[in-house]
Amino acid sequence: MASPQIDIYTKFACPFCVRAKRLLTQKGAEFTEHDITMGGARRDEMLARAPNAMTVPQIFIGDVHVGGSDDLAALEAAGKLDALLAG
Ligand SMILES: N[C@@H](CCC(=O)N[C@@H](CS)C(=O)NCC(=O)O)C(=O)O
Repeated sequence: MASPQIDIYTKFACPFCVRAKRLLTQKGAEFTEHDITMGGARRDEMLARAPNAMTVPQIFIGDVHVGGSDDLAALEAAGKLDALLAG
């Protein structure tokens, strides 16, 4: 099965964003980063996908809204991240 599209919305100088990207990279997952530091259409897109998002990063694996860096780390700690990344 093809790997799901992974989108991560980030801002400049965001340590939680760095942490989340590091974990995805450690897992060998390819992802698309959308820097919304300056707002714009990608920020609107993020809010359309996650209307209650108050922080960055916001991470989407396929159609699943994971949430932020802590949520991603919690999935890994629970042993559920690999299956999600596998699609
Ligand atoms: N629990 C969240 C915390 C994320 C967080 O606090 N992100 C900061 C930037 S590193 C943030 O978005 N602050 C508000 C803002 O920049 O508008 C997570 O794990 O992703």
